[in-house]
Amino acid sequence: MSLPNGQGTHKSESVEELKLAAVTELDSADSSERLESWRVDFLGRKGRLTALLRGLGSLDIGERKVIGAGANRLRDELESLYEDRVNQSKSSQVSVGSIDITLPGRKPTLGGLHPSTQMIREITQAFNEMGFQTVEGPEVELEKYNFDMLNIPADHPARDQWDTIWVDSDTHNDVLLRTHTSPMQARVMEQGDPPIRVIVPGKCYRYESTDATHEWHFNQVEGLAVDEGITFADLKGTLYEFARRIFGSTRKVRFRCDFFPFVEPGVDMSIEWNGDWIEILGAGMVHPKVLEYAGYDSAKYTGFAFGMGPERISMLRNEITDIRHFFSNDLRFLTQF
Ligand code: FA5
Repeated sequence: MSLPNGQGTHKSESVEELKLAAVTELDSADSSERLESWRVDFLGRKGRLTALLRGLGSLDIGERKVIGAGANRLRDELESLYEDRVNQSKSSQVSVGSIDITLPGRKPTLGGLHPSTQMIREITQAFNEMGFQTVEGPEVELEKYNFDMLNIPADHPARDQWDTIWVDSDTHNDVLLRTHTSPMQARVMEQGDPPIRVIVPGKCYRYESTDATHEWHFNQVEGLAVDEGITFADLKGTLYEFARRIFGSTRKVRFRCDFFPFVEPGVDMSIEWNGDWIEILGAGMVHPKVLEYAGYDSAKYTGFAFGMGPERISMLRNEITDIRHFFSNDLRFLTQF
């Protein structure tokens, strides 16, 4: 049974055709926008069902009764289907499906400072409080600063102390990954006049095999103080105070003679560790030649310098038994700090 032509946009639509179209389209209405446009299209004042009902006027009385009753039943049916879908979609927004928007958000994982960085910051802060200023320098360094200016000329046996990573390993030309932070002694002195008090944290590289206390790349913190009248007592006093701040006043500290071509006299300092000693730094009075190379009058100025390993110090502080943990990128280790 159809209506005559000219009834709205969907001409000659029968009750059955309208029902089929309405149910099919309602099934595929997968968003609240599509549900609303379905409602307007089928149940709205200018919708297809209204158009069908309006068309009844042109039918004869018998047909009008039958089709009118069918169309009214269809309206009730579609309204109830529509309400069901609206309720269903409201409840699915709350808890049905893969996202439950009422749950509290997930906390993002926050990173933290690497244990080496934490130790470096603690060390530099201790020296900052004693009047040292933090400066940094290049990790890719010139042979001149890493060796020559530090009284380690070419072919001097002292160069063998540090197995060097040259940028061009065939020619061993004058560019290398610095083996220690001491080149910054020369760079700082070149740039200014005494008094100087600097602390220089940074990465160093050596071509050496690794073990529990040796890495091929590690950090150092260099210290340099140059002025008139600086003595070995200043060096000892400064390093004792540093050890007190980092390890507490009861931890035993040991100085021993050591050799570095850029200091005279030279020492190393160790900290007591499980009944043994572990070396944490080398130090000494800046060699007069190093002062002269930088353009200072060694008759007027004296100074002390030291270079320490923050990973070694962190090992002592945190009872870490193997230095290789620091750079193995194992979160089970890193998240402990
Ligand atoms: C030096 O590198 C000298 N430049 C230190 C210095 C500075 C002496 C100023 C005098 C005046 P040495 O090679 O001993 O010295 O290293 C100093 C510290 O760096 C060591 O005590 C240790 O704490 C750390 N260190 C050295 N080699 C390694 C390594 N392979 N792995 C981890 N830490 C290291």
